Amino acid sequence: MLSLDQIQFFEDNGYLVADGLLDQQGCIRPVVEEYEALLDRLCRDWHRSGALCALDSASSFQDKIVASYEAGCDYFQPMDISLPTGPFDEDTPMHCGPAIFNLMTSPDMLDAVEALIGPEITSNPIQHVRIKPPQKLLNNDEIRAHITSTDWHQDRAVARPEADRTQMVTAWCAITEADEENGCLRVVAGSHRKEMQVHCPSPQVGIPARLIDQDRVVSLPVQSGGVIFFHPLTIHGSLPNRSKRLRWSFDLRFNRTGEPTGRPQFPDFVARSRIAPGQTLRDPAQWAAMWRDAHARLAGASKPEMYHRWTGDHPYCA
Ligand SMILES: O=C(O)CCC(=O)C(=O)O
Ligand SMILES: [Fe+2]
Repeated sequence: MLSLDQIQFFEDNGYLVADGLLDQQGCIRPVVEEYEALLDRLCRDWHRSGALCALDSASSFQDKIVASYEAGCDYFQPMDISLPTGPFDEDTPMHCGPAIFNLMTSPDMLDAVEALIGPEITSNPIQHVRIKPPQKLLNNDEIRAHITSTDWHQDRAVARPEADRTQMVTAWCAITEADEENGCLRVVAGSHRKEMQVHCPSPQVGIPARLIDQDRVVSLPVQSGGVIFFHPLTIHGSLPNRSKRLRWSFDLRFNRTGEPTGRPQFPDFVARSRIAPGQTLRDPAQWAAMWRDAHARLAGASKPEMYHRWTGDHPYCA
């Protein structure tokens, strides 16, 4: 549970670091094991198809991630906890395993979210894994914010406008530790009090540097199991991974039940409710089935709807 001081800090600054919120044994360990098994399966398939050389049985998770990346095998999409926002086909994979459902619905997580947005909590489908290898191993043209550093942005800017008034919170969960060397999150303290800033659509959806108040930038190092909560208008981004270690996080989002999620094509679910506890989803298999339905419905759509509103016309984007 968050203390009143923590809640006040969130309201004043637009973010909060909750150290040690997630239990190592009950929450983090199962996620790591689920992902180790997933990566082993992926590597076996890539090896069988000739895309990847055989890996030593002593290879670590990080070794396998790096070897896959260097061989041009995309580890990101099969490990992500969402479908892409762009076009995709029948074979496009994603991950919705029980350890992830357990993380999203853990009582420690939901108690904290309840303290910030109230007890009627929907799990929002804008959610991603970020497994970031050392920057020097990445291709020079790597621009994906799930793999390299993330440009300054507000999360409200990457949802559809219908969610502009939705009470939402991002929960950024550290699986490995994150620090300034391996690319921790940074926020502009107090920026949640400003309105939506101009974003430019490429190379990442991001706020032009001239609009960032550098004096208010705060780095947020956190240990494994820590969670950083922030407001949808809080300006944030992340540093490049200049270390030799992997930097691994999940970003989850929660909103008040009944309000638009900003990605209506993807499944949300009631994670906690006081007024209708019977509507709470408790079965990870049902959650996975909802994503499978969305996949079947959306695969092959030639023109998915834009997930953001930024055209690049603003002079700051020139
Ligand atoms: O971890 C990162 O690099 C960025 C995370 C982010 O933008 C988010 O959680 O909304
Ligand atoms: Fe973000």
